[in-house]
Amino acid sequence: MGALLTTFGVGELSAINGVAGSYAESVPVVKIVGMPSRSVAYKRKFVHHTLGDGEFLKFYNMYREVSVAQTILDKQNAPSEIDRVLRACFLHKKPVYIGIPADVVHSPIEIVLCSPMPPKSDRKILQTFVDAVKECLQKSKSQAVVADYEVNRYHLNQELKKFIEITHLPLVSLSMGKGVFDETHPNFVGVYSGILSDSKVSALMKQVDCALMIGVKLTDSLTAGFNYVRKQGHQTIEIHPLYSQIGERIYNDILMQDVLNALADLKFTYHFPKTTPPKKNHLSGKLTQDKFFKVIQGYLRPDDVLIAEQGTSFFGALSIPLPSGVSFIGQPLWGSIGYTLGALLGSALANRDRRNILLIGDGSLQLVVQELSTILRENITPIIIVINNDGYTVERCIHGAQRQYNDINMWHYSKLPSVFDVQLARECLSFQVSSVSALQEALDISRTEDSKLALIEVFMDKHDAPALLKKLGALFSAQNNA
Ligand SMILES: Cc1ncc(C[n+]2csc(CCOP(=O)(O)OP(=O)(O)O)c2C)c(N)n1
Ligand SMILES: [Mg+2]
Repeated sequence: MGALLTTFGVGELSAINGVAGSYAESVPVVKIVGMPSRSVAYKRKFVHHTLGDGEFLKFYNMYREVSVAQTILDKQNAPSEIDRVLRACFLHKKPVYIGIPADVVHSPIEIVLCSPMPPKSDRKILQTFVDAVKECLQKSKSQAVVADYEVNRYHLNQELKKFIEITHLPLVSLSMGKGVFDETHPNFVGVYSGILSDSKVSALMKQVDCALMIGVKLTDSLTAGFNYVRKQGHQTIEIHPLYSQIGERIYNDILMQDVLNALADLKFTYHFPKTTPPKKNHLSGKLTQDKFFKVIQGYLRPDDVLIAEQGTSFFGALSIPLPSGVSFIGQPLWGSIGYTLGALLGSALANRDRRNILLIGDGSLQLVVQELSTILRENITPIIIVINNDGYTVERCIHGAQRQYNDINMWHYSKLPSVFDVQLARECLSFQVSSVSALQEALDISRTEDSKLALIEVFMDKHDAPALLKKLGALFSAQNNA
């Protein structure tokens, strides 16, 4: 779980977009706020950081919409309330809200150590569900697993791997959970993107008549704007962390890990089509989006963390096959630009031994650039690649290619590490590149000198975009006009 501490009113409303993103994408965050003292609230005083209306619960109420449990502590309720909301956060992998009035904050309380209460499956419902799944699978001719982000959130990657290795089912992932399954594994077919999926994934999904959807939420960004490739009359079985579903029937109170274990006596034979490894083209010349992601691919190492911002970065990064153990972070459902610089900070603080590589657009960086200062202060040494393409290219792909609202004020991005460093004296690497060879050289140095933060400013044409995004832009545009 992550924790976030804000100032009352002003701070928490600045943070609510981020917390809503955590709610949408199922990220467990404990949001803590210091509140005015109870006597001030009781007397409805017009104090700063309120709306001047004597109301003290307005922000708490706003947060009810983006959290799964809320509490305001006092000396009496604190021991049980803290446990209640933390449990909800842990169980649902979504934010919770804790308010602490100023006069409560120093109250001593007795700590009651409670035993953890891990959720349990209802054995009867589990058996009924497993029987129904087996019947569907055995009646079908072609089966596949579609796996996504909920598996990551509940850390069930090992259980999924075991399930695939026993059943031999082919697996595709969705982009929200890219990296959910080892992309070098022979059963991994690719990333499903609706009608924009590559030929291998499309061929598989066209023949599958029973799909096991494990931890999946089908959103527009993941499915080419709800334009699916699937066989007519196919059946889907949904397995979620805390419930499952077949058609209209919901099976509550059964846990994903128990379902995967209970199904693991099934065996299928799937004939993977023979594939020839793609030819290694020698890349050179001016950087294009296409060449850019191919270069990046060559510099990823096992166990890196690849973070890709909403924009050309995210849609291009989907085409990169990940080495083993690489985690992929993006925010395709909530899609609040600027998310990834803070995500990089959190990810790197959580584990300093993994190298974090961030791909972020110029437009997104401008919204949150001050976090670079925190990254420097914390002495985190990621590789930050800023795509400087004169503004909002992803938006140009959807609407207003030439319109001024997609242009932004230009900055000297490569100078930012020095702007944010007066006394830290961090040694940073900084590059500006516009050719394949210059990017390769910058990445060579950045990988070797891994105790330094590297900022690589990459220049690309403002109308150039990854092939997937160009097509998706047209489909989104149609969705907007539908
Ligand atoms: C907070 C927020 N405001 C506005 C948007 C709409 N939006 C989506 S992508 C984007 C532009 C991203 O531009 P940039 O980061 O430069 O990416 P690229 O040019 O590589 O596509 C905008 C404005 C959003 N997603 N989130
Ligand atoms: Mg841009």
